[in-house]
Amino acid sequence: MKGVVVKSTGSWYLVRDAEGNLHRSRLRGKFKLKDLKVSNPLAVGDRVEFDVEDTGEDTAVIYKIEDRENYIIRQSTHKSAHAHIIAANLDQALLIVTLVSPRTSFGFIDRFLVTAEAYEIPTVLVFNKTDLYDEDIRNYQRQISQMYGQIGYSSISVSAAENQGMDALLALLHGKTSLLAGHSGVGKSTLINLLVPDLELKTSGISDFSDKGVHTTTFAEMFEVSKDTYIIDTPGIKELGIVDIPPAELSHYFPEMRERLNQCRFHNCTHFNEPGCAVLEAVRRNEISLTRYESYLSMLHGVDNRK
Ligand SMILES: Nc1nc2c(ncn2[C@@H]2O[C@H](COP(=O)(O)OP(=O)(O)OP(=O)(O)O)[C@@H](O)[C@H]2O)c(=O)[nH]1
Ligand SMILES: [Mg+2]
Ligand SMILES: [Zn+2]
Repeated sequence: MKGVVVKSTGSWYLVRDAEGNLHRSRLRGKFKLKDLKVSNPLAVGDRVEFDVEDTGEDTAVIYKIEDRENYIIRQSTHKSAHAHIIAANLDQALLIVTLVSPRTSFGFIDRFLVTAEAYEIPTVLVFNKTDLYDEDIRNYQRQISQMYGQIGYSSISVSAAENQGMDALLALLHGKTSLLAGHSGVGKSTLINLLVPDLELKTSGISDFSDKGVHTTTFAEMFEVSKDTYIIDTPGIKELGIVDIPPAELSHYFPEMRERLNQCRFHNCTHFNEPGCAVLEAVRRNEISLTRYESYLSMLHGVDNRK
Protein backbone atom coordinates (compact mmCIF):
# COMPACT_ATOMS: atom_id res chain seq x y z
CA MET A 1 0.00 0.00 0.00
CA LYS A 2 0.99 3.61 -0.46
CA GLY A 3 0.68 6.33 2.11
CA VAL A 4 2.03 9.52 3.63
CA VAL A 5 3.82 9.79 6.96
CA VAL A 6 1.72 12.09 9.14
CA LYS A 7 3.64 11.65 12.38
CA SER A 8 7.14 10.50 13.16
CA THR A 9 8.38 9.90 16.68
CA GLY A 10 11.66 8.34 15.63
CA SER A 11 10.64 4.88 16.81
CA TRP A 12 7.24 4.57 15.15
CA TYR A 13 5.37 6.36 12.43
CA LEU A 14 1.76 7.12 11.65
CA VAL A 15 0.99 6.60 7.97
CA ARG A 16 -2.19 7.76 6.23
CA ASP A 17 -3.29 5.61 3.30
CA ALA A 18 -5.22 6.79 0.24
CA GLU A 19 -8.57 6.20 1.98
CA GLY A 20 -7.51 8.29 4.94
CA ASN A 21 -7.00 5.38 7.34
CA LEU A 22 -4.10 5.66 9.76
CA HIS A 23 -1.57 2.88 10.30
CA ARG A 24 0.90 2.78 13.13
CA SER A 25 4.06 1.62 11.42
CA ARG A 26 7.70 0.84 11.82
CA LEU A 27 10.58 0.78 9.37
CA ARG A 28 11.65 -2.56 7.95
CA GLY A 29 15.00 -3.75 9.28
CA LYS A 30 17.98 -1.54 8.64
CA PHE A 31 17.12 1.39 6.50
CA LYS A 32 19.81 3.01 4.38
CA LEU A 33 19.99 6.76 4.82
CA LYS A 34 20.58 8.49 1.53
CA ASP A 35 23.75 10.58 1.75
CA LEU A 36 21.96 13.14 3.91
CA LYS A 37 23.65 13.52 7.27
CA VAL A 38 20.49 13.55 9.33
CA SER A 39 19.32 11.89 12.49
CA ASN A 40 15.93 10.76 11.17
CA PRO A 41 15.50 8.56 8.08
CA LEU A 42 11.83 9.36 7.68
CA ALA A 43 9.93 12.58 8.25
CA VAL A 44 6.37 13.89 8.17
CA GLY A 45 5.29 14.30 4.57
CA ASP A 46 7.35 11.40 3.26
CA ARG A 47 5.51 9.22 0.76
CA VAL A 48 6.05 5.57 1.57
CA GLU A 49 5.06 2.07 0.59
CA PHE A 50 4.08 -0.29 3.38
CA ASP A 51 2.60 -3.70 4.15
CA VAL A 52 -0.06 -4.25 6.74
CA GLU A 53 0.70 -7.10 9.10
CA ASP A 54 -1.67 -8.04 11.86
CA THR A 55 0.92 -8.76 14.48
CA GLY A 56 2.01 -6.73 17.44
CA GLU A 57 1.33 -3.12 18.19
CA ASP A 58 2.77 -1.61 15.05
CA THR A 59 0.52 -3.03 12.42
CA ALA A 60 2.35 -1.86 9.31
CA VAL A 61 5.87 -2.11 7.99
CA ILE A 62 7.34 0.57 5.77
CA TYR A 63 9.66 -0.87 3.15
CA LYS A 64 10.13 1.99 0.71
CA ILE A 65 10.45 5.78 0.80
CA GLU A 66 9.73 7.62 -2.40
CA ASP A 67 12.12 10.32 -3.56
CA ARG A 68 11.38 13.62 -1.90
CA GLU A 69 10.24 16.60 -3.97
CA ASN A 70 11.80 18.76 -1.29
CA TYR A 71 12.43 18.80 2.42
CA ILE A 72 13.55 21.22 5.07
CA ILE A 73 16.26 20.53 7.60
CA ARG A 74 16.70 21.97 11.01
CA GLN A 75 20.34 22.39 11.80
CA SER A 76 21.30 22.75 15.41
CA THR A 77 23.61 25.65 16.11
CA HIS A 78 25.83 23.23 18.00
CA LYS A 79 28.16 21.79 15.41
CA SER A 80 28.28 18.35 16.98
CA ALA A 81 24.54 17.79 16.96
CA HIS A 82 22.86 16.13 14.02
CA ALA A 83 20.66 17.85 11.54
CA HIS A 84 17.04 16.80 11.56
CA ILE A 85 14.57 16.70 8.68
CA ILE A 86 11.55 18.67 9.86
CA ALA A 87 9.27 17.65 6.99
CA ALA A 88 9.25 16.63 3.34
CA ASN A 89 7.16 17.31 0.22
CA LEU A 90 6.01 20.76 1.24
CA ASP A 91 4.25 23.36 -0.85
CA GLN A 92 5.12 26.17 1.52
CA ALA A 93 6.21 27.15 5.00
CA LEU A 94 4.38 29.61 7.20
CA LEU A 95 6.72 31.21 9.69
CA ILE A 96 4.65 32.22 12.70
CA VAL A 97 6.11 35.41 14.14
CA THR A 98 5.14 37.25 17.33
CA LEU A 99 6.53 40.66 18.23
CA VAL A 100 5.64 40.18 21.91
CA SER A 101 5.17 37.19 24.17
CA PRO A 102 7.56 35.82 22.91
CA ARG A 103 9.47 38.23 20.69
CA THR A 104 10.76 36.82 17.42
CA SER A 105 14.03 38.47 16.38
CA PHE A 106 15.01 39.52 12.87
CA GLY A 107 17.99 37.21 13.17
CA PHE A 108 15.69 34.25 13.63
CA ILE A 109 13.32 35.26 10.83
CA ASP A 110 16.21 35.74 8.42
CA ARG A 111 17.86 32.45 9.35
CA PHE A 112 14.62 30.67 8.66
CA LEU A 113 14.17 32.48 5.35
CA VAL A 114 17.72 31.58 4.26
CA THR A 115 17.09 27.94 5.14
CA ALA A 116 13.81 27.95 3.22
CA GLU A 117 15.52 29.63 0.22
CA ALA A 118 18.26 27.00 0.30
CA TYR A 119 15.62 24.27 0.12
CA GLU A 120 13.41 26.25 -2.29
CA ILE A 121 10.39 26.27 0.02
CA PRO A 122 8.24 29.41 -0.48
CA THR A 123 7.64 31.11 2.86
CA VAL A 124 4.96 33.48 4.12
CA LEU A 125 5.23 35.36 7.42
CA VAL A 126 2.22 35.07 9.71
CA PHE A 127 2.17 37.61 12.51
CA ASN A 128 0.17 36.15 15.38
CA LYS A 129 -1.06 37.56 18.71
CA THR A 130 -1.92 40.89 17.10
CA ASP A 131 -4.46 41.31 19.94
CA LEU A 132 -1.46 42.03 22.19
CA TYR A 133 0.00 44.72 19.93
CA ASP A 134 -0.43 48.35 20.92
CA GLU A 135 -0.47 51.18 18.39
CA ASP A 136 3.34 51.43 18.26
CA ILE A 137 3.86 47.72 17.75
CA ARG A 138 1.14 47.69 15.14
CA ASN A 139 2.96 50.40 13.17
CA TYR A 140 6.24 48.61 13.63
CA GLN A 141 4.68 45.41 12.33
CA ARG A 142 3.41 47.24 9.25
CA GLN A 143 6.94 48.47 8.54
CA ILE A 144 8.37 44.99 8.93
CA SER A 145 5.69 43.50 6.66
CA GLN A 146 6.39 46.15 4.07
CA MET A 147 10.13 45.56 4.22
CA TYR A 148 9.74 41.80 3.72
CA GLY A 149 7.08 42.39 1.08
CA GLN A 150 9.56 44.41 -0.97
CA ILE A 151 11.94 41.48 -1.15
CA GLY A 152 9.25 38.99 -2.06
CA TYR A 153 7.94 37.58 1.22
CA SER A 154 4.29 38.27 1.79
CA SER A 155 2.74 38.33 5.23
CA ILE A 156 -0.60 38.27 6.98
CA SER A 157 -1.67 39.24 10.50
CA VAL A 158 -3.83 37.06 12.67
CA SER A 159 -4.96 36.68 16.23
CA ALA A 160 -5.76 33.15 17.27
CA ALA A 161 -7.08 34.47 20.59
CA GLU A 162 -9.65 36.68 18.87
CA ASN A 163 -10.19 34.48 15.84
CA GLN A 164 -9.06 37.31 13.56
CA GLY A 165 -7.56 36.86 10.11
CA MET A 166 -8.52 33.20 9.84
CA ASP A 167 -10.12 33.62 6.42
CA ALA A 168 -6.87 34.96 5.00
CA LEU A 169 -4.99 32.12 6.64
CA LEU A 170 -7.40 29.54 5.20
CA ALA A 171 -7.06 31.09 1.75
CA LEU A 172 -3.29 30.84 2.06
CA LEU A 173 -3.49 27.18 3.00
CA HIS A 174 -6.06 26.13 0.41
CA GLY A 175 -5.08 23.08 -1.63
CA LYS A 176 -1.54 22.98 -0.25
CA THR A 177 0.60 21.19 2.28
CA SER A 178 1.99 23.82 4.63
CA LEU A 179 4.51 23.67 7.41
CA LEU A 180 3.94 25.86 10.46
CA ALA A 181 7.24 26.88 12.02
CA GLY A 182 8.39 29.34 14.64
CA HIS A 183 9.59 29.73 18.20
CA SER A 184 7.89 27.85 21.00
CA GLY A 185 4.82 29.71 22.25
CA VAL A 186 4.01 31.72 19.12
CA GLY A 187 0.69 29.87 18.80
CA LYS A 188 1.24 27.23 16.11
CA SER A 189 -0.88 24.58 17.83
CA THR A 190 -3.48 27.15 18.89
CA LEU A 191 -3.91 28.19 15.25
CA ILE A 192 -4.22 24.58 14.11
CA ASN A 193 -6.88 23.94 16.77
CA LEU A 194 -8.91 26.76 15.22
CA LEU A 195 -8.43 25.40 11.70
CA VAL A 196 -9.20 21.78 12.56
CA PRO A 197 -12.12 21.64 15.00
CA ASP A 198 -12.21 18.70 17.45
CA LEU A 199 -8.44 18.29 17.31
CA GLU A 200 -7.66 19.67 20.76
CA LEU A 201 -3.88 19.82 20.42
CA LYS A 202 -2.09 20.63 23.64
CA THR A 203 -1.06 24.27 24.08
CA SER A 204 0.57 26.06 27.03
CA GLY A 205 1.07 29.56 28.29
CA ILE A 206 4.27 31.56 28.05
CA SER A 207 6.74 31.39 30.92
CA ASP A 208 6.46 34.60 32.98
CA PHE A 209 10.08 34.23 33.89
CA SER A 210 11.63 34.07 30.42
CA ASP A 211 8.76 35.34 28.22
CA LYS A 212 9.30 32.22 26.13
CA GLY A 213 7.23 29.19 25.24
CA VAL A 214 7.68 25.93 27.12
CA HIS A 215 8.04 23.55 24.16
CA THR A 216 4.63 21.94 24.33
CA THR A 217 4.59 20.22 20.93
CA THR A 218 7.26 17.54 20.79
CA PHE A 219 6.75 15.86 17.41
CA ALA A 220 5.85 17.20 14.00
CA GLU A 221 2.42 16.05 12.85
CA MET A 222 0.32 16.59 9.74
CA PHE A 223 -3.41 17.32 9.91
CA GLU A 224 -6.11 17.58 7.28
CA VAL A 225 -7.80 20.98 7.20
CA SER A 226 -10.04 20.02 4.27
CA LYS A 227 -9.70 17.87 1.18
CA ASP A 228 -6.18 18.34 -0.28
CA THR A 229 -5.33 20.93 2.36
CA TYR A 230 -2.85 19.81 4.98
CA ILE A 231 -1.03 21.57 7.75
CA ILE A 232 1.99 20.41 9.73
CA ASP A 233 2.43 21.37 13.37
CA THR A 234 6.04 21.36 14.54
CA PRO A 235 7.90 21.73 17.83
CA GLY A 236 9.06 25.27 18.51
CA ILE A 237 12.53 26.09 17.23
CA LYS A 238 14.83 27.50 19.88
CA GLU A 239 17.85 28.26 17.79
CA LEU A 240 18.37 27.73 14.13
CA GLY A 241 21.73 26.99 12.64
CA ILE A 242 22.46 27.51 9.01
CA VAL A 243 22.81 24.60 6.65
CA ASP A 244 26.28 24.24 5.17
CA ILE A 245 26.46 27.21 2.85
CA PRO A 246 29.88 28.40 1.61
CA PRO A 247 30.43 32.08 2.56
CA ALA A 248 30.55 33.23 -1.06
CA GLU A 249 27.16 31.58 -1.66
CA LEU A 250 25.26 32.91 1.34
CA SER A 251 24.03 36.03 -0.45
CA HIS A 252 22.36 33.84 -3.09
CA TYR A 253 19.74 33.09 -0.46
CA PHE A 254 18.97 36.76 0.19
CA PRO A 255 16.71 37.71 -2.76
CA GLU A 256 17.60 41.41 -2.52
CA MET A 257 21.31 40.56 -2.70
CA ARG A 258 20.91 37.85 -5.30
CA GLU A 259 19.52 40.37 -7.80
CA ARG A 260 22.61 42.59 -7.38
CA LEU A 261 25.33 39.97 -7.45
CA ASN A 262 26.51 40.54 -10.98
CA GLN A 263 27.02 44.24 -10.21
CA CYS A 264 29.78 43.55 -7.64
CA ARG A 265 33.32 44.06 -8.92
CA PHE A 266 34.46 40.61 -7.76
CA HIS A 267 32.51 37.54 -8.73
CA ASN A 268 33.21 35.90 -5.36
CA CYS A 269 32.39 39.06 -3.37
CA THR A 270 31.18 38.34 0.17
CA HIS A 271 29.78 41.90 0.49
CA PHE A 272 31.71 42.54 3.66
CA ASN A 273 34.41 45.06 2.82
CA GLU A 274 35.26 44.43 -0.81
CA PRO A 275 35.67 47.49 -3.04
CA GLY A 276 33.06 47.98 -5.74
CA CYS A 277 30.46 45.98 -3.83
CA ALA A 278 26.92 46.60 -5.11
CA VAL A 279 25.34 45.16 -1.96
CA LEU A 280 27.23 47.53 0.36
CA GLU A 281 26.29 50.39 -1.93
CA ALA A 282 22.62 49.39 -1.74
CA VAL A 283 22.80 49.20 2.07
CA ARG A 284 24.29 52.72 2.10
CA ARG A 285 21.41 53.95 -0.03
CA ASN A 286 18.82 52.23 2.18
CA GLU A 287 17.79 50.05 -0.73
CA ILE A 288 18.71 47.00 1.31
CA SER A 289 17.42 46.95 4.87
CA LEU A 290 20.08 47.30 7.54
CA THR A 291 18.51 44.55 9.66
CA ARG A 292 18.69 42.14 6.74
CA TYR A 293 22.31 43.10 6.11
CA GLU A 294 23.12 42.62 9.81
CA SER A 295 21.50 39.19 9.70
CA TYR A 296 23.60 38.42 6.65
CA LEU A 297 26.83 39.44 8.39
CA SER A 298 26.05 37.45 11.51
CA MET A 299 25.45 34.36 9.40
CA LEU A 300 28.55 35.06 7.32
CA HIS A 301 30.74 35.30 10.38
CA GLY A 302 28.90 32.69 12.37
CA VAL A 303 28.21 35.29 15.03
CA ASP A 304 25.66 34.24 17.56
CA ASN A 305 22.81 36.72 17.33
CA ARG A 306 20.02 34.29 18.14
CA LYS A 307 17.53 35.74 20.53
N1 LIG B 1 -2.95 36.69 23.35
C1 LIG B 1 -2.83 35.69 22.50
N2 LIG B 1 -2.34 34.49 22.93
C2 LIG B 1 -2.22 33.50 22.03
C3 LIG B 1 -2.55 33.66 20.66
N3 LIG B 1 -2.28 32.49 20.02
C4 LIG B 1 -1.80 31.66 20.96
N4 LIG B 1 -1.78 32.24 22.17
C5 LIG B 1 -1.34 31.65 23.44
O1 LIG B 1 0.06 31.41 23.37
C6 LIG B 1 0.40 30.28 24.15
C7 LIG B 1 1.25 29.33 23.33
O2 LIG B 1 0.47 28.78 22.29
P1 LIG B 1 0.81 27.35 21.61
O3 LIG B 1 -0.20 27.15 20.56
O4 LIG B 1 0.99 26.30 22.64
O5 LIG B 1 2.23 27.68 20.94
P2 LIG B 1 3.12 26.75 20.00
O6 LIG B 1 3.68 27.64 18.95
O7 LIG B 1 2.34 25.58 19.54
O8 LIG B 1 4.29 26.31 20.99
P3 LIG B 1 5.21 24.97 20.98
O9 LIG B 1 4.31 23.79 20.79
O10 LIG B 1 5.88 24.98 22.31
O11 LIG B 1 6.18 25.15 19.86
C8 LIG B 1 -0.93 29.67 24.62
O12 LIG B 1 -1.16 30.09 25.94
C9 LIG B 1 -1.94 30.28 23.68
O13 LIG B 1 -3.22 30.39 24.27
C10 LIG B 1 -3.05 34.94 20.24
O14 LIG B 1 -3.38 35.19 19.08
N5 LIG B 1 -3.13 35.90 21.20
MG1 LIG C 1 2.63 23.56 19.78
ZN1 LIG D 1 29.44 42.53 -3.09
